[in-house]
Amino acid sequence: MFPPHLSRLLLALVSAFVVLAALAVPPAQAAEPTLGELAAAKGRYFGSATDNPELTDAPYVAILGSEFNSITPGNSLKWEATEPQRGQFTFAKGDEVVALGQRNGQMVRGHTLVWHSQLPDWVSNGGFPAAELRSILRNHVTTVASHYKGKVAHWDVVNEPFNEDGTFRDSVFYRTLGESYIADALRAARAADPGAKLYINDYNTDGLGAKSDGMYNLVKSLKAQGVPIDGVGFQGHLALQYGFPNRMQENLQRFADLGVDVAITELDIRMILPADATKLATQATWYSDVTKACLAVSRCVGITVWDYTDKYSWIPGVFPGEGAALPYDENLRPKPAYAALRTALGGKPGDPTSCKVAYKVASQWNTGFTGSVTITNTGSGAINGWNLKFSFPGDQKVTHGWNAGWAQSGAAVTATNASWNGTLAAGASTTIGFNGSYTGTNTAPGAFTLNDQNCTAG
Ligand code: 9MR
Repeated sequence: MFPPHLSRLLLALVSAFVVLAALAVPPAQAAEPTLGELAAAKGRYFGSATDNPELTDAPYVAILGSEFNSITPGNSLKWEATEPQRGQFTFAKGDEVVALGQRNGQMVRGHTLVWHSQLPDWVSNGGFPAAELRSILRNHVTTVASHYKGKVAHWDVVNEPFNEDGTFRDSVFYRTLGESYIADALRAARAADPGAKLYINDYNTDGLGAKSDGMYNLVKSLKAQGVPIDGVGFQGHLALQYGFPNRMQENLQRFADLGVDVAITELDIRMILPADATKLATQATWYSDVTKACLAVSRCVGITVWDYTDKYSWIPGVFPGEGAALPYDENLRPKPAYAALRTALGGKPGDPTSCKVAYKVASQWNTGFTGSVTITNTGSGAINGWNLKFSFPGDQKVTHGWNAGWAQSGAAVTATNASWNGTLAAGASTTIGFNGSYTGTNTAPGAFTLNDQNCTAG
């Protein structure tokens, strides 16, 4: 025991320390839940695909690890990656992504064991007789699924087995083995890893239609035969120009009613470039509608986006002139789709770009004027690089500008940040300006976008 005066001193010191500590450390702000956390609160996962070359991009990896509670290797578990030569298995790249997921506490979706594409030539053009191809297929599925036993929660065992009309695709497997290759692959996967949920996965099956009818009939017949099948993956590669899938929720539900789980496995929503605020708003609505369709079906277990940022999307390489398909832009900034996903998952919109633009005519003479435009980042995250767009209501022309790169086409003006004012911390402003010409009335533009997202004016 301390003598009373020492106890009092000690108490005073401790209290002073507590007060100081409280002053030094601001009260912890409850961070907004991530997409993964919001999905988890609904008993679902929200995941992203990724690919090995992207894992050297530290800011990218940080968001991949924090925002998503599921991860899918986009390429490194495919046949050409895992068994490039017959009987020679390579797991280094797959292991890298799986280990990353484990470190992040993420569920891993394995993609994919049997697919006609990214299939090495030795399989597709090997000319194997049926019995040999069957044993090659079984050995592949068994070896890969065994290697990841207990680590991969869901496997896309068979990928894209259908043609658009709902008939079976003419792959080397179907041609040589008939549709029995599907049951074989599922049985081999079940035997290798009894704990993994086994999926068949395809695209353009998201809505009701001939192709999803084909899948429906297959799953029904597999179930009737007692073949192990736990889930159906709907890739969800959507495009604004082709319309939203036909009655998606109803489609998901009819599969669930067969007694399987369903999941959206490769979601992206592309558009014809350039992106603009209207297209991005429609895209946001679609992301929300897909999410709502999943949440409305109790056996819809989760959603995976096919990578999360336009920086690493497969779309522009395959569909030239299309893109902007993901919820984060090429600079890892959340787009309206991100806020829409959060809202659909029951959260607050979060932290998309939010901005205010004050446009002023600083001085004006008979046919000329000086314009001043103050851009304020009203969001809670930094903006790294920006372009401001607006249209003049009259015949105004920018003749000379400063503090930004200025370009004008017709009435449409784009101002791109200068090297020194591209970063706008939360709450920060920058003022840019120009001299312009006009005739008649010099009416101010009324609408502004920053990085294609609407700003408030004023
Ligand atoms: O994202 C994958 C891309 O990096 C590959 O080049 C491409 C090759 O086909 O495969 C992409 O992923 C596909 C997925 O495996 C199956 N569904 C369609 C996806 C987009 O092509």
